[in-house]
Amino acid sequence: DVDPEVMKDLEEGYKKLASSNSKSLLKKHLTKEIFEKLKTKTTPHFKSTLLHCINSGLCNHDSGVGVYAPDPEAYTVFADLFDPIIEDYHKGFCKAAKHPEACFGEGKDFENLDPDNKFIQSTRVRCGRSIEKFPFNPCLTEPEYLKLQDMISCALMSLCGEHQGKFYPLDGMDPAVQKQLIEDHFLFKEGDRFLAAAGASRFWPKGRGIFHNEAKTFLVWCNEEDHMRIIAMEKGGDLGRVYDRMISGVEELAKELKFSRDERLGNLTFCPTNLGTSIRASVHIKLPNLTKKPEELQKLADKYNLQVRGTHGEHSEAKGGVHDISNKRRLGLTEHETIREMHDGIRALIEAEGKAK
Ligand code: ADP
Ligand code: DAR
Ligand code: MG
Repeated sequence: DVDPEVMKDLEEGYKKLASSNSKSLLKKHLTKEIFEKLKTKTTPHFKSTLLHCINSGLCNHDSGVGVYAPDPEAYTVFADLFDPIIEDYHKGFCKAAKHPEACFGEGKDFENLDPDNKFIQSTRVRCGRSIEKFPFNPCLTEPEYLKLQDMISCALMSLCGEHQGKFYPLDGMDPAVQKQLIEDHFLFKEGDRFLAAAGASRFWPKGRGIFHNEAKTFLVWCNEEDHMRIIAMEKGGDLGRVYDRMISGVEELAKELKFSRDERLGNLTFCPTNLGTSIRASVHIKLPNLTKKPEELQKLADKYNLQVRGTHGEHSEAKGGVHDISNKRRLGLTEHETIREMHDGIRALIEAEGKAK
């Protein structure tokens, strides 16, 4: 039984979305029939509602996707909405499909994308991990945010070698340090309105923070969009070395923490776009010729299942012609295949750049 206030927000929000010209996957897949069927449902453990799942897309008609799972059970209870969105975003992962077992392969399978450093400024590979038994942002209480921060920062203290580093809570961080870390692409931005409307900014900055090694080539975000984002990054185009550093970091942390993994959906994350491998491998790349032909760049990105983001990531513009280009698909293929898809796509873009005078 859903609270009358929630029902009112759902009905009004749905009516506005239905008459908008939104291009979000929420608008595309939330038919009246599915809306009527799901609006009274709640998840058994955390009592999450359809409003928890779709509020971001109801408030931001310019969303690309517009839905998030408030807790792991939401992927089952609201499957009538999540499944078609998942199939659409990950290009064909249908209801009967099952994410493959983990298969990372090795960094040496991928050669440097730009050995002469002509196009690629830096390479980054990240994945998301959720801690078992905890819900996602909309359902987390302040004590749970702090408990997660405590568990994650303790696990991070066990890292050694190239992963060894220090945890820096966002709460109490020097604003100048925070600003520099964001500008240098190490720390997540604040005030993302899509995440705010998804209930991901509550109690901010409590429980949020960043871990990184001295060189800032291995980093972990705590309680931004996901419980954890595990990141390797460095200047240049050596995708294999960056990928290896992420793999070994994830494998070390898996010895200390129990990650939420679903039989069908693989690694569970707050946003359905990050399910499965949860891997996004990206380059900061300058393609001056293709930047002058945005439709050709987009056509190539579509052909190679790549996503083009701005210089400061999602919902930002490319500044000085630097694009953040990454794999789009993360679910229904192995980690190795995900990196392969990004590697081959970037190589094709660099080739096309040479031809596009
Ligand atoms: P994510 O999917 O990892 O959350 P976002 O788009 O939210 O990515 O932003 C992640 C941050 O990482 C942004 O500051 C973005 O500029 C930065 N970033 C992404 N790819 C690279 C890269 N190849 N080199 C340097 N910084 C990067
Ligand atoms: N603002 C959301 C982004 C969806 C995918 N990106 C994530 N999860 N950070 C949108 O629907 O536009
Ligand atoms: Mg992000």
